[in-house]
This record gives sequence, structure tokens and C-alpha cells, in this order.
Amino acid sequence: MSPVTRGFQHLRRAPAAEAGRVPPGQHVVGDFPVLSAGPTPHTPLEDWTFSVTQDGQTTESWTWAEFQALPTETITADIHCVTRWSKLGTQWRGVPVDVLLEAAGYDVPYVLAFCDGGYTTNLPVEDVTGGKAWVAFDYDGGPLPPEHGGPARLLVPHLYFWKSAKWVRGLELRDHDAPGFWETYGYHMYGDPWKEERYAGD
Ligand SMILES: Nc1nc2c(c(=O)[nH]1)N[C@H]1C(S)=C(S)[C@@H](COP(=O)(O)O)O[C@H]1N2
Ligand SMILES: [Mo]
Repeated sequence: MSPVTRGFQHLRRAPAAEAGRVPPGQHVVGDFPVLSAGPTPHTPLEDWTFSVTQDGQTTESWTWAEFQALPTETITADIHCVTRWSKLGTQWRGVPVDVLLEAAGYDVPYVLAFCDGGYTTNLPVEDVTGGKAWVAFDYDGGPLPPEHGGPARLLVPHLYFWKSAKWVRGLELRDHDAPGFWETYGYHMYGDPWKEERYAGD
């Protein structure tokens, strides 16, 4: 062993492929942990709809069949959970939220995603448009497994993964920001993993 390098043995270098991709305070995992605040809902596809609502009115709604006919994109993304795991290079297929909100029309700055099971999470419209968010129904080349949010989940990879609402059923357009499920329990209103916006006040 060369004495020249001995002092550096304790420095574990991240593989080159990970360089610059892991936000502060996160570690990379190979598996795909499941984090759910309640039981996995099982809504039959014939009962499934995706709706855009505003002021208690549904402005646009798609059945599962209609939703499947919308334009889709394939997405490769790194995802970051506030419990400190990151998973790199996850592969998805879904409908860009741009397609949904353009069809519905919108003139307000926030959405609250709502889900089977009652989970909600709040996001600026700016963060779910412009090619930054999808309603994903395939994961890794197959249908999204129920425990990971199937039949469909929100995918907003640039924010902590609690913003990627599983079993999502729609977006409520809002003129004021309002906390969703975890935000009510003290999670950050925005959740940028690069700024470690984990909890309110971060
Ligand atoms: N409907 C719903 N969506 C949810 C959650 C949940 O409990 N219910 N948990 C969130 C949290 S905290 C995380 S980290 C991710 C976990 O997604 P996964 O179980 O596919 O890893 O889903 C998010 N979306
Ligand atoms: Mo999470």
C-alpha cells in the first residue's frame, strides 16, 4: 500500500455516475422503499377518473380509458425522499401535467393534489408545468405497482418525494397555497431537496 494514499482511505468517493446527483443529507439506495401513511387503496379502473377542480366545481375530468389516450412521455429521474434515501435513474411513463392543465385551463398559482385514501399535497402551478411533473402509470417498464401509487401517481422529481402523491385522482386549482397532509404535520410547504427544505422553517 502506498503511504501517499493512506491518509485518504476513509474518503469514500461517490461513483462518477452519482456525482452531483445526490442532494445534501441523502444517501443512494438500490431498492425502492414503500412509504405510505395509510393502507393501499384499490380503486377499480372502471371507477377511476382524474379531475381538475376549482371552487368546488370539476372543470375537466378523464376516465381511465380517456386518460390512456392522452399523450405520454417516458421519464428518467432521480427521486429524493425526506427520510434521506435517494434512488437514481428511476424510469416512468405518464401524462405531463401540462397536458391536463392546458385542457382544463387555469388562472391561479397553486394546486392541491388529492388522492384515493385522502392524502393531499400542495404545489405551485409553476412546479407542475413546464415539463416538470407527470401523472405516471408505468414504472420500470410495467404497470405502476399499487404500493407505489398504482394505478397512477404524481411524479414531481425535483421536489422531495412526499410531493409525488400516490393514488392521485386530481388537482384542485387554488388561488392561495394551503398545506396538504404532511405539510400540516410540519413538513416544508415547498420541499426543495437541494436546499434541504425538509420541515417548516428550514
Ligand atoms: N397518497 C399518498 N401518497 C404519498 C404518500 C402517502 O402516504 N400517500 N407518501 C409520500 C411519501 S412521504 C413518499 S416518500 C412517497 C413514497 O413513495 P413510494 O412508497 O413509492 O416510495 O410517496 C408520497 N406519496
Ligand atoms: Mo417521504
